[in-house]
Amino acid sequence: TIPATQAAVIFEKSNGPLIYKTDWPVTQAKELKPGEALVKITHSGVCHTDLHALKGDWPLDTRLPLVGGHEGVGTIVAIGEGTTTNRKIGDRVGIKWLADSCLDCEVCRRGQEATCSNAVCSGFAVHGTFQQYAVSYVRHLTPIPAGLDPVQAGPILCAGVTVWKAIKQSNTNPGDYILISGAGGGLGHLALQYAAAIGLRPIAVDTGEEKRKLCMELGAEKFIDFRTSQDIKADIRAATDGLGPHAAVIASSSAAAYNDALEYLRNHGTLVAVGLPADSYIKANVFWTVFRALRIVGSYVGNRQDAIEALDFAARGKVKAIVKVQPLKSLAEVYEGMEKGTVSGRIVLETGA
Ligand code: 8ID
Ligand code: ZN
Repeated sequence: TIPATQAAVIFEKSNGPLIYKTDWPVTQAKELKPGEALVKITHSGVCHTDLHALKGDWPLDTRLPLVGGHEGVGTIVAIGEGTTTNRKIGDRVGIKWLADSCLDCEVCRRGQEATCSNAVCSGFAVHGTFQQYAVSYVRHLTPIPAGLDPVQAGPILCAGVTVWKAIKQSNTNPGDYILISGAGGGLGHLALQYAAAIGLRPIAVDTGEEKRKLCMELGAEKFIDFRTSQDIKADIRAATDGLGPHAAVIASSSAAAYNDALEYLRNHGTLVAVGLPADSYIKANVFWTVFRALRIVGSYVGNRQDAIEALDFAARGKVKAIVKVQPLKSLAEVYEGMEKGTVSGRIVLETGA
């Protein structure tokens, strides 16, 4: 049976405060529209995007009040009447950032679903996964491989998908160096593993002893501490045969991480922009961008297939999220840690559902 109310974390205005409620309404089965499903969420990862949404960092407005969250894992408990789908009640599914897209426009047909002009984002335009029962769109739910722990699946649904896609767009070949900036964070620590799994040579940039240890354990060839390095460009070159990495995936939430990338990249190198700091610009010198044949690529989450591929690496044990599990009501503390940069890997909230 579906309860009338549930636990949820909401915010009513930009910058909060976050409010933990136990009487937040649950959408009932008969209220679902065709195409919608009700998912009982047991776990949800916390992405730095959720914090950007709370702070209003981006030139887009969120729905208010809002339940954030977009790394949700659970089971389908109801499907809207009149929905055509192969999904069934009881299926284990994930809710990712891209809750819906039309699947009928040019970009959707090309598999570029995130840039659909009718894209709907979970925990931003619609209520997300920091609650026990979330309504989402059945055609964009991601099947979770049998046997994959929900705690493991959570971080893959945004962080994993995003970095897997970013690496696929990095124009690299096995044996190439790929620099991961923000390597000790949620996205970065998975990026190191996807890169290593396909034979790339990951170089990690982040800060602190805990993140250094984590990155080296996860397959980084070198760790460069952006806080203590005297000359980060020189250190990066020294770690990559003097020539710089073939690609750099900037998976950090800070604008500073973009600063030197176009200078330390190897000729023909690719800057893959992933991190989304507020009000930031990538400054590219036109002459050197042309003369050194550099590429700048924006990479925005992934499509349904990217999600399935990313989860498959986790199901096969090639990629393992380093996770701390905490209760739903601790979300505010998680954000504090993220802001201070003290979170290594990912935090996954347990909803208690
Ligand atoms: O589709 C997308 N493009 C997408 C998807 C998901 C997330 C983009 N994002 C964005 C988020 O909105 C956020 O801006 O990616 C960024 C990173 O998300 P995250 O991995 O969830 O954040 P985190 O766990 O806080 O990790 C960030 C790491 O960056 C390091 C921190 O120490 C932390 O480990 N970092 C910082 I802050 N400044 C740095 C610097 N100058 C840095 N690392 C290297 N150089
Ligand atoms: Zn995310």
